[in-house]
Amino acid sequence: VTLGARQAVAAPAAALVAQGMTVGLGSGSTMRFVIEELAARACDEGLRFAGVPTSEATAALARGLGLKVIRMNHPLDLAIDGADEVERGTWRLIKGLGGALLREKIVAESARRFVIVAGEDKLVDRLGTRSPVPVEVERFGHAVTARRLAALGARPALRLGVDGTPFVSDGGNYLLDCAFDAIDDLPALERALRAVAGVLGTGLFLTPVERVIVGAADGTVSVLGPPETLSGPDRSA
Ligand code: A5P
Repeated sequence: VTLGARQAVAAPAAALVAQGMTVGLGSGSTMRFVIEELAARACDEGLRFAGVPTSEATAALARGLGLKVIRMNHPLDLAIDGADEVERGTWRLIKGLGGALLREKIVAESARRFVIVAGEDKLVDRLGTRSPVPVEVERFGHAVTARRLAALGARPALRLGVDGTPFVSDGGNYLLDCAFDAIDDLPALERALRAVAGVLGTGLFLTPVERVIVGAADGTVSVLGPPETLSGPDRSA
């Protein structure tokens, strides 16, 4: 995806943050633009808010820009995050290709409003068509956990870092990227995955999304509301 699509979402997303809010700050390259825009608003308008970062990378970025970073101790007013796949019309998500899925989900589930920013290339008709489902697992017994996930229909691959050793999440865990031939029932799959003892969290985000801010390659932006109230751009497009 072009830089334009990612950059375009920054201003409308940052505009959702009001004085004094607590805000979950997601991870990834799209969120970087949003966080930079928030820093610009802090500088230009004196906007003050407290951010809860979903990854060490986001924490370092936010702190480096002079933004206030706090711990996840209370429900949040708002969370803004990127996604790897966004299902058209349902706003169910796959997240975690950046490796921050568990903290991202804790933040998303604890926010009163959850907003997604994404380039239009992230929109899919069915989840799992392009991206595997990342599953964060306890390191102990991870090979046995992978076998149990395979028994549920997954093709799990242990994620490796650039040096060829297993990728380790900020929480100190491994990731199994689980491809599926087809996912018929997302809530049932989520329940089945979560029932495996070694599974700490999955990249299936089935919690309600308030709106999706979609950037196009030409720099235009669509703000899409929840499925039931959708009146703007055609969501079947
Ligand atoms: C991080 O774990 C992911 O869930 C990110 O939200 C996702 O990878 C989006 O990243 P980009 O904005 O870089 O595509």
